[in-house]
Amino acid sequence: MRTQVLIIGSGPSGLLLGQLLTKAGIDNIILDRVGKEYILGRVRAGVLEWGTVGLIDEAGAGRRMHAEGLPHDGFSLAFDGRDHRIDLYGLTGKKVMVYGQTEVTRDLMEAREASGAVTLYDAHNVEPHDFDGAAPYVTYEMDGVTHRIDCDFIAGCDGFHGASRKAVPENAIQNFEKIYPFGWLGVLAEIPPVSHELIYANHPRGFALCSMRSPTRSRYYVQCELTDRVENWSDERFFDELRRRLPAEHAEAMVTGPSFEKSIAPLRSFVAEPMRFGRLFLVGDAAHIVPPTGAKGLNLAASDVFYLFEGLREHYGDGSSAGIDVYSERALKRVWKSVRFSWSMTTLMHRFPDTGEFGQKIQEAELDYLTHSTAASTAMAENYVGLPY
Ligand code: FAS
Ligand code: PHB
Repeated sequence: MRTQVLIIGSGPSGLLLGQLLTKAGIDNIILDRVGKEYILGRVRAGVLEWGTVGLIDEAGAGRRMHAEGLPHDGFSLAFDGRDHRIDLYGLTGKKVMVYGQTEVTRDLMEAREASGAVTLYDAHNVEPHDFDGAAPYVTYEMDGVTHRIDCDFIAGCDGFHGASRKAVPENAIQNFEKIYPFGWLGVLAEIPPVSHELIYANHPRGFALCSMRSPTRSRYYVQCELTDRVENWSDERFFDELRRRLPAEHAEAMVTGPSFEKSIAPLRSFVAEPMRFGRLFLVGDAAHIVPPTGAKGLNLAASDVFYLFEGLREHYGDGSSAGIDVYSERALKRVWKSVRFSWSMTTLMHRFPDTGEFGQKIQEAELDYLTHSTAASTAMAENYVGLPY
């Protein structure tokens, strides 16, 4: 089998790149090691930058997002018993779209199926080969048979634990990493959100986030110990802890109910440099991970796709390799600024075991300054809505 671009991974990165390539007439095949339903069963991001919204529209998968998604003009920072709104639209002229990654993935899968482009699920032991030469190929196993797909380029869209980054020789790649000393315990429940906008809460007991998926479905998080287990958290304990970390008006108004998804995610910052190795490109979580505090993970995957798609379209359009030659440098410039923002917001909003009461007072002072300074609020807002591509 042969294709022009072989994409490893059917998450948001791979599907978005696949759709853009297909619409540009560039042949591509997506391989994923698991099935469609498993991918759709993962609960992840909830906030889209408007640049991501534009790419989903360009990929022909935006209809439901605009019908069901929630454009948001701002969010609140809660600390010291009070709420302070960050007026995203007033400060930047931009909004964000609240629409779950699961739905983005579903829409992209449906658009791909309608296009007739090939996705091979349950492809095991996927392995990129000869990407440092002019004739790369990928092997994979399916139903006990080893298959080979020859291609021009390989897009490693296979996430943090994927095969692409692992295929790169150790001496050719540099990894930068920071592990945070806590995790996020998240729940999904069919209950109306406590507020019409997101609330990021800094509290001496720990961070909390009130988000949503729709006017009837809430997505809530509390900071928890890295060693914590979902089994230790009944719904009652979760909502009691969440309400203790929120200003009284929200704690009293909160509607609680049975969760139907509960999980703990570890937090890390990670960047691999460079993001290109001959004819292999790392995209999205395969190249970088951010703590979800700044809602950047999925959105960084989208800007990587934008840069790579531009380069590949130029290569197949007029034979120029200029775009693919600058892919890594262009992508990493935006990646590091988003990694910085995500680190900064995580450092500002979470309880760190080693900073004690002094650290709490410093965080509250920074939040007090930030929410009363137009300059500081604007800096927060322009990072949150997404820096230019
Ligand atoms: P993904 O990991 O989504 O997709 C990679 C795909 O590659 C998967 O389908 C996988 O099955 C496949 N794959 C992996 N290895 C393979 C192999 N060897 N062979 C073939 N296929 C392989 N971001 C936010 O903005 N907000 C959040 O709240 C948030 N919460 C998160 C919670 C968790 C638990 C995790 C892990 C991430 C979270 N993220 C969040 C980040 C997340 O949204 C990612 O940024 C986003 O999924 C990136 O998309 P992809 O790069 O496509 O990688
Ligand atoms: C979510 O809704 O899952 C979400 C929203 C904003 C974040 C992180 C997660 O910063």
